Amino acid sequence: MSSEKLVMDQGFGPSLAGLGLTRPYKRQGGRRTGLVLLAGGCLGGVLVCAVLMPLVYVTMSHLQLEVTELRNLVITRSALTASPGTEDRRNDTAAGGAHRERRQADLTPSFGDVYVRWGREQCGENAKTIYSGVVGSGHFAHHGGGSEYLCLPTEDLEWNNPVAGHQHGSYMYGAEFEVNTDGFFSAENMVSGSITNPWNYDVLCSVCYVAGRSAHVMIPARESCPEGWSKEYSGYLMSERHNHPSNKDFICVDGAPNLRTGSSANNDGGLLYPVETQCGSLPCGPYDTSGYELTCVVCTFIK
Ligand SMILES: [Ca+2]
Ligand SMILES: [Ca+2]
Repeated sequence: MSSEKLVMDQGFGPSLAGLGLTRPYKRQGGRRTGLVLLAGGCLGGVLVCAVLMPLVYVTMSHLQLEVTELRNLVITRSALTASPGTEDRRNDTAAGGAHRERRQADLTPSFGDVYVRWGREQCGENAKTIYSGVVGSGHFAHHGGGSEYLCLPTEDLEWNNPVAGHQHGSYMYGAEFEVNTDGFFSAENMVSGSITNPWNYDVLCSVCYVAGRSAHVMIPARESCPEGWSKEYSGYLMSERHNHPSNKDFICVDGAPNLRTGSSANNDGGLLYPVETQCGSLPCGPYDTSGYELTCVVCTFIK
């Protein structure tokens, strides 16, 4: 086949021949491939757009909602800062209250810490009371049993196949204050103004959750917290008497305790005594020789 014939077969013969081009010119296969690739590219683009556009639309809608909420929050705070009138505050509450509540819920930390507030039936303002109760422990005259004080709930108790009577050997008693002199614990939260000493009253307690705190510590011989820590409460260090057979932990009892109403009877089950320093075994410089009653503070970590 001549070169001119090849050109004629590919549809460009006349013009190329007219230009004096006689070299074989094979472009048909490449052109088809190009068209296929172009069509495939367009189809692929359409499919990608079909998948991505809804996602982009949803994302943009979400961002727009967030921006709207933030704008409402800024407007609300600006309005409150400017001390608006009663009517303005009412309108603001109606328009932005739901948004503020939702934003506040979003900002509430999802972590926190738990501690026992010995001596008080409710936690402080910054903490949530998980439950309230009374302090329990083993008997002061028993050698065995548990060695710690527990905060026992007084509501919604749940049992599992209980049997009345004592068939076993470990017991739980209520704990009461054993404070020989007035002047240590504040009476401001006691049940009656006539009480100045909690001696023989049952000891209350609460278990407290503090959001956004990653740790807690009880520091003896302190009433304030280190920098970066928040004070939960302070009071006196208490434990079992030195010559009783039962050993117990040291716990920090609130310096202004609640007392359980009508619990002044001297039942002497679990007991709590103030703890005094002993110079010599402790360094006598910071710890006085006169047997000071040890204070204590409970702190949570905020930074
Ligand atoms: Ca007693
Ligand atoms: Ca003393």
